[in-house]
Amino acid sequence: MTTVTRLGAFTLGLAALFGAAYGVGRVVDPVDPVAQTRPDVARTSAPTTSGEAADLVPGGLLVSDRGYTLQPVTAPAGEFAFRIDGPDGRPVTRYDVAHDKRMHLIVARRDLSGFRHVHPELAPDGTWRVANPLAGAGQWRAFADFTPTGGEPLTLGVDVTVPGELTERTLPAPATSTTVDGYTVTLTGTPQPGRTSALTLTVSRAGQPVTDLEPYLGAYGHLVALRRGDLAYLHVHPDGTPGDGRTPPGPAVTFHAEVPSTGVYRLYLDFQHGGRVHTAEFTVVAGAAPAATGAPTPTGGADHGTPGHGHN
Ligand SMILES: [Cu+2]
Repeated sequence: MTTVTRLGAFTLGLAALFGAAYGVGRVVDPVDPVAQTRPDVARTSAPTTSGEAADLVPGGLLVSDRGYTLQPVTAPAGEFAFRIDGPDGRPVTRYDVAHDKRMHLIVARRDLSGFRHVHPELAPDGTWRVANPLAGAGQWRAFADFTPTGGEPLTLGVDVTVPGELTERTLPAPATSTTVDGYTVTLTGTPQPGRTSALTLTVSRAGQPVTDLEPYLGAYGHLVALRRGDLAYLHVHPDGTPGDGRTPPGPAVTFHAEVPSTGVYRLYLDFQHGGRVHTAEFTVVAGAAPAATGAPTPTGGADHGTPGHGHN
């Protein structure tokens, strides 16, 4: 209810701005500015899939959308719990399976550190529970990525504060190669706002291409992008499906992603090999010229960089 009120106020604020702009050139404005802006404001993107255009408002920025509200609930130590309240005000208990799971919970600190992608268990009363993925103190954002049965895919986001001593973490500089758990992952392609860009991630270990990636949640990789500044959320699945006869199990996994704006994004690639899930992370600057392979920064700046800063 509070959220609805707050959104309403936000919409009116926008309407007032647009109304003022219209007022300059039009004495009588027959268009209701609230009706005009409302659909865009109320809209949240579905997880972007290959070839699909991103919606105007990215996912994860709203705690409540289309009648569904993400509601953290008190949980015992070591556990994280929440529910999704539905349009009737009651906790949602029926969800569609998407990518092998009925609920995908993604968490990251506001400084883009601490990324985790986990799968809570649903209790009959609509409460989702999972071993606490929030690794230490900080301002966290939690994203619930789900499809209520009979509804559209949604990603809702909420802030969660974990008290304690805060450590300032600098976002790593843009790079096209990173290592995780002994794997080297390289990135080719640069996301461009407003159009679909191919991003190819190539996995090797000890100098050898990895050609036996294992399916994880129905794909050889899952890519989440978070925008620095507001943590707008994108979840992209790769081209092809394991076992479709044309998609090799590595070393390269290609995604088609459309980012909503220029700016700095952190990419998180989940892939499975050796029976374990690994997460490779990259900082990228959307809208920048493609970086030369192997160069640690596209501009050569020693500073950890604010190219594209400030868009949202
Ligand atoms: Cu998931």
